[in-house]
Amino acid sequence: MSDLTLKSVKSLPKNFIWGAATAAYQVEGATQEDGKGINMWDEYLSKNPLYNPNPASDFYHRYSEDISLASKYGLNAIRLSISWVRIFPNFDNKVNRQGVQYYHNLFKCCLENNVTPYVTLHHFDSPQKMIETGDWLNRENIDKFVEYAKFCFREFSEVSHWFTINELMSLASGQYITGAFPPNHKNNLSEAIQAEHNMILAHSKVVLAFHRICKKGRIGCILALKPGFPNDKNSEADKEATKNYEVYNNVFLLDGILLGKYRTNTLKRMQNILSINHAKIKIETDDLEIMQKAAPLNGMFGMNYYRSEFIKSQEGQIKGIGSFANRNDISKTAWGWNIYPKGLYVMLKRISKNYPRLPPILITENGIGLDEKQSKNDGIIDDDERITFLDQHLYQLLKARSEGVNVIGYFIWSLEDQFSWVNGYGKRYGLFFVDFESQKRFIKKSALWCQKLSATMTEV
Ligand code: BGP
Repeated sequence: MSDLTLKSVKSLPKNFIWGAATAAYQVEGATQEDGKGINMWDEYLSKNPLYNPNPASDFYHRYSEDISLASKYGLNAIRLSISWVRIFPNFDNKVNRQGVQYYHNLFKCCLENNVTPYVTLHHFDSPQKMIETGDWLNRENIDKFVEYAKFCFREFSEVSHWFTINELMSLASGQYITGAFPPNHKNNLSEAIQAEHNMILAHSKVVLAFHRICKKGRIGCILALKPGFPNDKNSEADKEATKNYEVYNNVFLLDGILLGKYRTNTLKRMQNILSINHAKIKIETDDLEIMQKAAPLNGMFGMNYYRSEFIKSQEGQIKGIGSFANRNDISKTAWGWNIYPKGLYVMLKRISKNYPRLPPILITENGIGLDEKQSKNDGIIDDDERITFLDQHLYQLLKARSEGVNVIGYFIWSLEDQFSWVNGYGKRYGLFFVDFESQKRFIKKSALWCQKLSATMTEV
């Protein structure tokens, strides 16, 4: 294994939340065990066998090994999600105790290992019956989500950190714009934006319920923020397209979650984008009242960051927001994602300036997908490319922090290799390599890097 000297980041702040993230459906496997119901991916993948979600990383049976690894390699937190259909298999109010017990066991294991669980209620995995009834577009499903959340708050009193919904934009876009996620509608901007607004409302209702039920703990939402930069800084058209892209991708959601309203300029730009695409959104007055009440009660804010985009005015799939330029001067992952650590800094500074009442920020996902093979030598997989990626992003995070941005933690995507929603098993993100045949775990060098940095928190 090549040398493991720390690069730009030499130490972590004291009490820093230093974790890794997972999502239930991507790691658990066991899709038909212990009374679990069917979610949108079970149904979709059974008809379109792009890859087998079973046994995934077999986390359902091997979580205790994985949590011990997290602890051993210096992590003090983990992001997990609950699979809704393990708790309510039929999308009604009948509880599946086996599913509930599984999560109690999992959370207990985390706590015994001093790895604090940060739990997401919805990570891209709506119950199949929810999809069949319109998913987030059906307001009755918002109330079902609130009931499911209330049950979790009452039942899992050992959990103190909750996230409502993961990446509203990626979900809505996958479902209604690109069509890569079930129900696979394409180019339906009305559905995408309406689903986003409805998820903001669902988040807000759950935040209010959380504060009625829980006396301690924090709750927040997770957004994937992907900053846009004008491709040509001197082009007015690129600059204008970038402003619209920002509203479409980031600001509309940030306003809804953090301010509990859409600012006039945000709404004006969004209405304009909708109208040139012949799309519509319906926002009820009552929705805004609920959002207003909930916004100040967010106890934390989760930001996922993978990449930035350079916007050229030339029209893309959605009119008015330009399209993504392919820049030769920006390096990319093997899947074509721009590697741009500075974007993390810019976005952190921007949100802390524009949203003065912003609660503490956690980077809830950041990482790089690599095509990795098992090591033939000492068993440790040399993933220097990942260490460089993480180091450079962490450097930008700490720079923003040193300038006053209240960012209190960082979760690497991901704890272990798992499948990627649309890329299957070939795109690996883990600190631990999973041999999907034998389900054996192997250490990657990045796990050792985590351990080494973690030790700097306790040094005097
Ligand atoms: C985020 C999701 C994760 C994860 C990650 C990597 O959007 O929250 O669940 O999948 O992206 O994306 P991909 O798997 O497409 O490379």
